Amino acid sequence: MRVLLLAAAGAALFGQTVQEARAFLDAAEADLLKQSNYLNRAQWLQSTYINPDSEMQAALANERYIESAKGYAKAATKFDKLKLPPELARKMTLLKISLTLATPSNRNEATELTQLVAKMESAYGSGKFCRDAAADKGKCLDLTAISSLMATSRDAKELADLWQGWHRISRPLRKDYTRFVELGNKGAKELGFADKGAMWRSKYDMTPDAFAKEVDRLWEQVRPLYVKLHAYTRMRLREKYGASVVPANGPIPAHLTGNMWAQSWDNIYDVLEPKNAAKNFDLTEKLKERKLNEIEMVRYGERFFQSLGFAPLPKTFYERSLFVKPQDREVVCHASAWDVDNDEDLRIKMCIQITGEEFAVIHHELGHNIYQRAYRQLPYLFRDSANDGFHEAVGDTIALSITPEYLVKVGLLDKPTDPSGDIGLLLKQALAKVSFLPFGLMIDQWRWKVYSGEITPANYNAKWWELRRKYQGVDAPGRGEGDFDPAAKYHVAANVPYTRYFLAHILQFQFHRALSQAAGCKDPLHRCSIYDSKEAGKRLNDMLALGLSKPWPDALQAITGKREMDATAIKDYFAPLEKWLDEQLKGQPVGW
Ligand code: X8Z
Ligand code: ZN
Repeated sequence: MRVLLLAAAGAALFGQTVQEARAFLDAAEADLLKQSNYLNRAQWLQSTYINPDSEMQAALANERYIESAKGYAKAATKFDKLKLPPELARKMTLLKISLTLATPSNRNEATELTQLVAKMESAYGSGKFCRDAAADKGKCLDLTAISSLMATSRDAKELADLWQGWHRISRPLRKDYTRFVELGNKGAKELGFADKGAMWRSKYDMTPDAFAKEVDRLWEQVRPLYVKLHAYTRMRLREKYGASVVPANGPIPAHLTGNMWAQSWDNIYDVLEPKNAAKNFDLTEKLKERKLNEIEMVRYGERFFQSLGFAPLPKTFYERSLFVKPQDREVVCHASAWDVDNDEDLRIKMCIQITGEEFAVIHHELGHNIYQRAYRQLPYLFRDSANDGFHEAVGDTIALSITPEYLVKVGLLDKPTDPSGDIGLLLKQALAKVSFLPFGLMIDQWRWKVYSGEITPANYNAKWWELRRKYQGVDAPGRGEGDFDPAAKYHVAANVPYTRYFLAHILQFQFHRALSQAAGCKDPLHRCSIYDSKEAGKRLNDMLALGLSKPWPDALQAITGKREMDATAIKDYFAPLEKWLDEQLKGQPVGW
């Protein structure tokens, strides 16, 4: 009693009580929810109708939202000395770290910053490469068209041309980006963070420094596997394109990987497939053979989630989503998932291509929607994933269950593949997932250093390529400071943190292993599909329904029984492939 009285007296000293804290949070949540609903609509319009008007509306809504959120973050510090019940204390913390962009308090600077972000995203979304008119019938190529050529062309000269052509769109963004960094840092510092990178790293229930170390630790766990995959890929690319194009022991030329950013290499599986092994099926071919359209592809994804026990998507999902690139206007084609009213208005926005790669992306996006729906009844501040890596991992986890057996079950494949083709399957999967790891890491290694001032505008591009070489072992010769290659990647131009995808690529294998166990799968992990398993679905939902209400280790425990992010699951999954790679690499150079 005495202690309580003293605590109450202490609180009164600062003029704040638990009741006041609760009232403050209730009001903040109600206001932010309302503003978020408005911001989402403005941003949806900006992304699906790129023009100066929608850009301005989105920038303005963003400015208002950020100003309010920043106001609440600052006001929350008034309660710092007060001992609060855990739920309220967590909400106070979340208020302080929720933003990925903080505007400076100076009104003109705030406007300038939000307009810069909107402008860079639009510029990226409407970027074009106008190459030799004869080849393209006078039409300029957008990123969707360029990406599809990068995935399928095996002509080194054409690939280099496409690569360079796309990387021209970001040159004019260098000046904007420089200013955007300056103003974004100013806003972050006003909130008490060392810089904007530290603000981003503060979202993981540990200190920013501890998080940076955690990421390094995970990378060290998987790096040996990546280096082997890299060496094998380089060896086979050298056979294909010749010694004058691919070095024996240096970095891989980025334009030969089948992907604009060399972030996943599964598009060149045909070049790298194991010699003398059973031929693997090609999902793109199967989808085309069956003449599936975009919506039918989405339906497969939806049915997968339903098979786990999740409810069908709302009718409005099909009415309001964007599945097909419109011909009459510019849109941001980069795939995304939306929860427009923070409740049931779920949508995806994606210029779907009929390919196996996009089939997986559809599952990725639907994973976001299913997560959003699972936490929609929590208080506003808890309506998010346990950490941002979790959000990115859910749909990918489901996509890991797209096994040959699953495809046979749903009629997309005629007969199961022979187990002798497993190395091919694993290689293809590694080219999608393992190759991604250093890319998932390096983007924010670059941005964290940009925000801390360690990388300056004078060496933006040189340092970008230093990190590309260091982590990925890929290169593009002849780049200079006249180029600004970072902003030729969506998430840099659009201010989306990227370490989330690195985490997701570790987490999804942890989730897959745990859910496969829940589903009773005794096969090697790459053969397990959780399709139709209500047990797996329940386990998954237990985690999703927690939203952001608890620190992420609690959520991880709910699904895996363990509290640590850990790369042993991805290593287990690829263990047979790693052994095979070791054999292929006997006497070959490894590393760069
Ligand atoms: O941006 C995405 C998703 C939307 S959240 C399509 N991804 C990253 C990328 O494309 O760079 C998924 C994997 C990595
Ligand atoms: Zn995503």
